[in-house]
Amino acid sequence: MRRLKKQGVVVGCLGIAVACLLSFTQAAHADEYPAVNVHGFVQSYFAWSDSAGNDTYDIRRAFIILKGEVAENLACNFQIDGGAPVNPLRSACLKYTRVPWANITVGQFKIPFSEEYLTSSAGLDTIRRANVVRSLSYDRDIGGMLSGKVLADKLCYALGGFNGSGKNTADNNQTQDLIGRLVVSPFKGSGNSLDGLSLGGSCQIGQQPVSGNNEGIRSRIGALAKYTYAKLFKLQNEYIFQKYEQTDGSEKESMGFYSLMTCKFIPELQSILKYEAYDPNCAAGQDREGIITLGLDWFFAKHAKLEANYRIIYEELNDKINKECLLQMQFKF
Ligand SMILES: [Ca+2]
Ligand SMILES: [Ca+2]
Repeated sequence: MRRLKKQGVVVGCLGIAVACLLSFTQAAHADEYPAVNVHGFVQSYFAWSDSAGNDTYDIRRAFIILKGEVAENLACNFQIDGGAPVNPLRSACLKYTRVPWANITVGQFKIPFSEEYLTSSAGLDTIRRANVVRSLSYDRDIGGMLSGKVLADKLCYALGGFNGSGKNTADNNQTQDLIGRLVVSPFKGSGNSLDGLSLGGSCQIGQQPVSGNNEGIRSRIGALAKYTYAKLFKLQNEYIFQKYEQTDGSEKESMGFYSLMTCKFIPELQSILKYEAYDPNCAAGQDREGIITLGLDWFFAKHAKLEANYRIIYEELNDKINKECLLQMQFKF
Protein backbone atom coordinates (compact mmCIF):
# COMPACT_ATOMS: atom_id res chain seq x y z
CA MET A 1 0.00 0.00 0.00
CA ARG A 2 2.83 2.37 0.93
CA ARG A 3 4.50 1.71 -2.37
CA LEU A 4 1.26 2.32 -4.27
CA LYS A 5 0.73 5.61 -2.44
CA LYS A 6 4.22 6.77 -3.30
CA GLN A 7 3.86 5.85 -6.93
CA GLY A 8 0.51 7.66 -6.95
CA VAL A 9 2.25 10.87 -5.86
CA VAL A 10 4.83 10.45 -8.60
CA VAL A 11 2.20 9.76 -11.26
CA GLY A 12 0.29 12.84 -10.09
CA CYS A 13 3.41 14.94 -10.46
CA LEU A 14 4.06 13.58 -13.93
CA GLY A 15 0.48 14.41 -14.85
CA ILE A 16 0.93 18.03 -13.80
CA ALA A 17 4.14 18.26 -15.82
CA VAL A 18 2.36 16.91 -18.90
CA ALA A 19 -0.41 19.47 -18.36
CA CYS A 20 2.31 22.15 -18.51
CA LEU A 21 3.50 20.73 -21.83
CA LEU A 22 0.02 20.85 -23.32
CA SER A 23 -0.73 24.38 -22.18
CA PHE A 24 2.54 26.24 -22.70
CA THR A 25 1.39 27.74 -25.99
CA GLN A 26 -1.42 29.58 -24.24
CA ALA A 27 -0.83 33.24 -23.47
CA ALA A 28 0.38 33.54 -19.93
CA HIS A 29 0.04 36.75 -17.99
CA ALA A 30 1.60 37.44 -14.65
CA ASP A 31 -1.68 36.75 -12.87
CA GLU A 32 -2.53 33.69 -14.91
CA TYR A 33 -1.42 30.12 -14.51
CA PRO A 34 0.12 28.00 -15.81
CA ALA A 35 2.94 30.33 -16.86
CA VAL A 36 5.56 28.19 -18.53
CA ASN A 37 8.58 29.09 -20.68
CA VAL A 38 10.25 26.89 -23.27
CA HIS A 39 14.02 26.36 -23.13
CA GLY A 40 16.37 23.80 -24.54
CA PHE A 41 19.81 23.01 -25.84
CA VAL A 42 21.45 20.84 -28.47
CA GLN A 43 24.91 19.30 -28.41
CA SER A 44 26.35 17.84 -31.60
CA TYR A 45 29.86 16.52 -31.55
CA PHE A 46 32.62 14.64 -33.28
CA ALA A 47 34.78 12.14 -31.44
CA TRP A 48 38.12 10.81 -32.65
CA SER A 49 40.17 8.24 -30.76
CA ASP A 50 43.29 6.24 -31.50
CA SER A 51 41.74 3.23 -29.70
CA ALA A 52 39.61 0.57 -31.42
CA GLY A 53 36.27 2.44 -31.09
CA ASN A 54 34.59 4.12 -34.06
CA ASP A 55 35.22 7.78 -34.78
CA THR A 56 31.82 9.35 -35.08
CA TYR A 57 29.55 12.37 -35.40
CA ASP A 58 26.72 12.27 -32.91
CA ILE A 59 23.85 14.25 -31.42
CA ARG A 60 24.64 13.75 -27.77
CA ARG A 61 21.74 15.70 -26.31
CA ALA A 62 18.72 17.56 -27.66
CA PHE A 63 16.82 18.85 -24.64
CA ILE A 64 13.41 20.48 -24.57
CA ILE A 65 12.85 22.10 -21.17
CA LEU A 66 9.60 23.55 -19.90
CA LYS A 67 9.93 25.64 -16.78
CA GLY A 68 7.52 27.89 -14.96
CA GLU A 69 4.73 27.91 -12.43
CA VAL A 70 1.48 25.98 -12.46
CA ALA A 71 0.21 28.05 -9.54
CA GLU A 72 1.62 30.56 -7.11
CA ASN A 73 4.70 29.07 -5.40
CA LEU A 74 4.38 25.84 -7.40
CA ALA A 75 7.25 25.62 -9.89
CA CYS A 76 7.34 22.89 -12.50
CA ASN A 77 10.26 21.49 -14.46
CA PHE A 78 9.74 19.14 -17.39
CA GLN A 79 12.67 17.94 -19.51
CA ILE A 80 12.88 15.60 -22.47
CA ASP A 81 16.09 14.58 -24.20
CA GLY A 82 15.29 14.03 -27.88
CA GLY A 83 18.81 12.69 -28.36
CA ALA A 84 18.16 9.68 -26.13
CA PRO A 85 17.42 6.45 -28.04
CA VAL A 86 14.96 5.18 -25.38
CA ASN A 87 13.02 6.65 -22.44
CA PRO A 88 13.67 10.33 -23.27
CA LEU A 89 11.99 11.67 -20.10
CA ARG A 90 14.58 13.32 -17.88
CA SER A 91 13.02 15.63 -15.29
CA ALA A 92 9.34 15.85 -14.34
CA CYS A 93 8.89 17.49 -10.99
CA LEU A 94 6.95 20.02 -8.97
CA LYS A 95 8.60 22.31 -6.43
CA TYR A 96 6.74 24.10 -3.64
CA THR A 97 8.63 27.36 -3.08
CA ARG A 98 6.44 29.18 -0.53
CA VAL A 99 9.18 28.96 2.12
CA PRO A 100 12.43 30.03 0.39
CA TRP A 101 14.68 28.18 2.84
CA ALA A 102 12.61 24.98 2.71
CA ASN A 103 11.58 24.06 -0.81
CA ILE A 104 9.79 20.77 -1.32
CA THR A 105 10.36 18.95 -4.61
CA VAL A 106 8.46 15.84 -5.72
CA GLY A 107 8.81 13.79 -8.90
CA GLN A 108 11.78 12.80 -11.05
CA PHE A 109 14.84 15.03 -10.87
CA LYS A 110 18.59 15.06 -10.23
CA ILE A 111 19.66 13.53 -6.93
CA PRO A 112 21.54 15.99 -4.69
CA PHE A 113 24.94 14.37 -5.03
CA SER A 114 28.11 15.69 -6.73
CA GLU A 115 28.64 19.25 -7.94
CA GLU A 116 29.63 18.13 -11.44
CA TYR A 117 26.60 15.89 -11.78
CA LEU A 118 24.25 18.65 -10.60
CA THR A 119 25.74 21.06 -13.14
CA SER A 120 23.63 20.97 -16.30
CA SER A 121 25.48 19.36 -19.19
CA ALA A 122 24.89 22.66 -21.02
CA GLY A 123 26.95 24.43 -18.35
CA LEU A 124 29.80 21.93 -18.01
CA ASP A 125 33.35 23.10 -18.66
CA THR A 126 34.46 19.79 -20.19
CA ILE A 127 32.51 17.83 -22.79
CA ARG A 128 32.44 14.71 -20.60
CA ARG A 129 31.93 14.47 -16.90
CA ALA A 130 34.60 12.72 -14.86
CA ASN A 131 34.42 8.92 -14.92
CA VAL A 132 34.00 8.73 -11.15
CA VAL A 133 30.95 11.03 -11.36
CA ARG A 134 29.46 9.07 -14.25
CA SER A 135 30.04 5.77 -12.47
CA LEU A 136 29.14 6.60 -8.85
CA SER A 137 26.58 9.38 -9.14
CA TYR A 138 24.40 7.54 -11.52
CA ASP A 139 21.37 9.49 -12.69
CA ARG A 140 18.13 11.20 -11.96
CA ASP A 141 15.75 9.37 -9.64
CA ILE A 142 12.15 9.48 -8.45
CA GLY A 143 11.34 10.71 -4.96
CA GLY A 144 10.92 13.73 -2.73
CA MET A 145 13.36 16.29 -1.36
CA LEU A 146 13.59 19.18 1.09
CA SER A 147 16.16 21.81 0.08
CA GLY A 148 17.07 25.44 0.49
CA LYS A 149 19.62 28.12 1.26
CA VAL A 150 20.01 29.73 4.66
CA LEU A 151 22.31 32.23 6.41
CA ALA A 152 22.29 34.66 3.48
CA ASP A 153 22.92 31.80 1.02
CA LYS A 154 26.08 30.80 2.88
CA LEU A 155 24.67 27.35 3.58
CA CYS A 156 22.95 25.24 0.95
CA TYR A 157 21.32 21.96 1.95
CA ALA A 158 19.25 19.15 0.46
CA LEU A 159 17.80 15.99 1.99
CA GLY A 160 15.65 13.51 0.12
CA GLY A 161 14.27 10.01 -0.20
CA PHE A 162 14.50 8.31 -3.61
CA ASN A 163 13.81 4.92 -5.17
CA GLY A 164 17.51 4.30 -5.61
CA SER A 165 16.88 2.64 -8.96
CA GLY A 166 17.45 5.51 -11.40
CA LYS A 167 15.31 7.51 -13.79
CA ASN A 168 12.07 6.28 -15.38
CA THR A 169 12.08 3.23 -13.11
CA ALA A 170 9.80 2.14 -10.29
CA ASP A 171 11.54 0.92 -7.17
CA ASN A 172 13.06 -2.54 -7.37
CA ASN A 173 12.80 -3.31 -3.65
CA GLN A 174 10.92 -2.37 -0.48
CA THR A 175 13.20 0.41 0.73
CA GLN A 176 14.22 3.84 -0.48
CA ASP A 177 17.62 5.52 -0.57
CA LEU A 178 18.38 8.48 1.67
CA ILE A 179 20.50 11.21 0.06
CA GLY A 180 21.81 14.41 1.64
CA ARG A 181 24.06 17.27 0.60
CA LEU A 182 25.50 20.27 2.42
CA VAL A 183 27.59 23.06 0.86
CA VAL A 184 29.03 25.94 2.88
CA SER A 185 30.25 29.21 1.34
CA PRO A 186 31.47 31.04 4.49
CA PHE A 187 32.61 34.24 2.75
CA LYS A 188 29.80 34.57 0.24
CA GLY A 189 28.71 38.19 -0.20
CA SER A 190 31.82 39.56 1.53
CA GLY A 191 33.28 40.90 -1.70
CA ASN A 192 36.79 39.84 -0.71
CA SER A 193 38.98 37.34 -2.54
CA LEU A 194 37.46 34.38 -0.63
CA ASP A 195 33.91 35.24 -1.74
CA GLY A 196 33.86 32.33 -4.19
CA LEU A 197 35.04 29.60 -1.80
CA SER A 198 32.68 26.64 -1.24
CA LEU A 199 33.20 23.44 0.74
CA GLY A 200 30.71 20.62 0.84
CA GLY A 201 29.82 16.99 1.20
CA SER A 202 27.18 14.50 0.05
CA CYS A 203 26.09 11.11 1.29
CA GLN A 204 23.77 8.40 0.08
CA ILE A 205 22.73 5.16 1.71
CA GLY A 206 20.23 2.47 0.78
CA GLN A 207 19.52 -1.22 0.31
CA GLN A 208 20.02 -2.52 -3.20
CA PRO A 209 18.98 -5.88 -4.70
CA VAL A 210 22.00 -8.14 -4.96
CA SER A 211 20.72 -11.57 -5.94
CA GLY A 212 17.31 -13.24 -5.63
CA ASN A 213 15.81 -11.98 -2.36
CA ASN A 214 19.17 -10.88 -1.03
CA GLU A 215 19.86 -7.22 -0.55
CA GLY A 216 23.05 -5.38 0.22
CA ILE A 217 23.78 -1.91 1.56
CA ARG A 218 25.20 0.58 -0.91
CA SER A 219 26.66 3.74 0.60
CA ARG A 220 28.42 6.69 -0.99
CA ILE A 221 30.10 9.79 0.27
CA GLY A 222 31.34 12.76 -1.71
CA ALA A 223 33.48 15.78 -0.86
CA LEU A 224 33.73 19.11 -2.69
CA ALA A 225 36.21 21.99 -2.59
CA LYS A 226 35.55 24.79 -5.07
CA TYR A 227 36.91 28.27 -5.61
CA THR A 228 35.81 30.79 -8.23
CA TYR A 229 37.10 34.28 -8.81
CA ALA A 230 35.03 36.86 -10.70
CA LYS A 231 33.90 34.32 -13.33
CA LEU A 232 37.47 34.38 -14.65
CA PHE A 233 39.07 31.55 -12.71
CA LYS A 234 37.78 28.34 -11.17
CA LEU A 235 39.35 25.51 -9.25
CA GLN A 236 37.03 22.59 -8.48
CA ASN A 237 37.88 19.30 -6.77
CA GLU A 238 35.62 16.40 -5.96
CA TYR A 239 36.17 13.03 -4.32
CA ILE A 240 33.64 10.18 -4.30
CA PHE A 241 33.82 6.88 -2.42
CA GLN A 242 31.36 3.97 -2.64
CA LYS A 243 30.98 0.80 -0.60
CA TYR A 244 28.66 -1.88 -1.98
CA GLU A 245 27.84 -5.26 -0.41
CA GLN A 246 28.28 -8.19 -2.81
CA THR A 247 26.50 -11.56 -3.14
CA ASP A 248 29.24 -13.38 -1.20
CA GLY A 249 28.90 -10.97 1.75
CA SER A 250 32.07 -9.09 0.89
CA GLU A 251 32.14 -5.38 0.18
CA LYS A 252 33.33 -3.82 -3.03
CA GLU A 253 34.87 -0.39 -2.63
CA SER A 254 35.21 2.11 -5.47
CA MET A 255 36.69 5.58 -5.40
CA GLY A 256 37.93 8.41 -7.53
CA PHE A 257 38.44 12.13 -7.80
CA TYR A 258 38.92 14.92 -10.28
CA SER A 259 40.61 18.29 -10.17
CA LEU A 260 39.46 20.94 -12.64
CA MET A 261 40.93 24.35 -13.39
CA THR A 262 39.42 26.87 -15.81
CA CYS A 263 40.69 30.28 -16.80
CA LYS A 264 39.15 32.98 -19.01
CA PHE A 265 41.69 35.29 -20.63
CA ILE A 266 38.96 37.10 -22.56
CA PRO A 267 35.18 36.67 -22.08
CA GLU A 268 34.84 34.62 -25.28
CA LEU A 269 37.62 32.15 -24.60
CA GLN A 270 38.13 29.71 -21.73
CA SER A 271 40.98 27.28 -21.21
CA ILE A 272 40.54 24.07 -19.21
CA LEU A 273 42.85 21.65 -17.48
CA LYS A 274 41.41 18.60 -15.74
CA TYR A 275 42.93 15.55 -14.11
CA GLU A 276 40.84 12.63 -12.96
CA ALA A 277 41.44 9.17 -11.54
CA TYR A 278 39.02 6.32 -10.91
CA ASP A 279 39.44 2.92 -9.29
CA PRO A 280 36.29 0.79 -9.82
CA ASN A 281 37.48 -1.88 -7.37
CA CYS A 282 39.97 -0.89 -4.70
CA ALA A 283 40.70 -4.54 -3.82
CA ALA A 284 41.56 -5.50 -7.41
CA GLY A 285 44.79 -4.53 -9.07
CA GLN A 286 45.42 -3.32 -12.60
CA ASP A 287 42.01 -1.66 -13.14
CA ARG A 288 42.59 2.01 -12.44
CA GLU A 289 42.23 4.74 -15.01
CA GLY A 290 43.67 8.24 -15.19
CA ILE A 291 42.68 10.97 -17.65
CA ILE A 292 44.17 14.35 -18.43
CA THR A 293 41.89 16.73 -20.36
CA LEU A 294 43.13 19.85 -22.12
CA GLY A 295 40.27 22.00 -23.33
CA LEU A 296 39.29 25.22 -25.02
CA ASP A 297 35.77 26.72 -25.05
CA TRP A 298 34.94 29.43 -27.57
CA PHE A 299 31.73 31.36 -26.77
CA PHE A 300 31.24 32.65 -30.29
CA ALA A 301 27.66 33.82 -29.64
CA LYS A 302 25.66 34.59 -26.54
CA HIS A 303 23.86 31.25 -26.63
CA ALA A 304 26.31 29.12 -28.58
CA LYS A 305 29.77 27.72 -27.95
CA LEU A 306 32.35 25.47 -29.55
CA GLU A 307 34.32 23.15 -27.29
CA ALA A 308 37.50 21.24 -28.04
CA ASN A 309 38.82 18.62 -25.61
CA TYR A 310 42.02 16.61 -26.04
CA ARG A 311 42.10 13.68 -23.62
CA ILE A 312 45.04 11.52 -22.67
CA ILE A 313 43.72 8.31 -21.12
CA TYR A 314 45.89 5.89 -19.17
CA GLU A 315 44.45 2.38 -18.70
CA GLU A 316 46.28 0.40 -16.07
CA LEU A 317 44.64 -2.84 -17.27
CA ASN A 318 46.40 -2.73 -20.64
CA ASP A 319 49.24 -0.50 -19.48
CA LYS A 320 48.31 1.64 -22.43
CA ILE A 321 47.81 5.32 -23.19
CA ASN A 322 45.01 6.31 -25.58
CA LYS A 323 44.42 9.73 -27.04
CA GLU A 324 41.01 11.17 -27.83
CA CYS A 325 39.87 14.37 -29.46
CA LEU A 326 36.31 15.68 -28.96
CA LEU A 327 34.73 18.63 -30.73
CA GLN A 328 31.32 19.80 -29.65
CA MET A 329 29.04 22.58 -30.78
CA GLN A 330 26.26 23.66 -28.45
CA PHE A 331 23.43 26.10 -28.81
CA LYS A 332 20.67 26.81 -26.33
CA PHE A 333 17.50 28.80 -26.33
CA1 LIG B 1 14.97 1.16 -3.42
CA1 LIG C 1 41.79 -1.29 -8.20
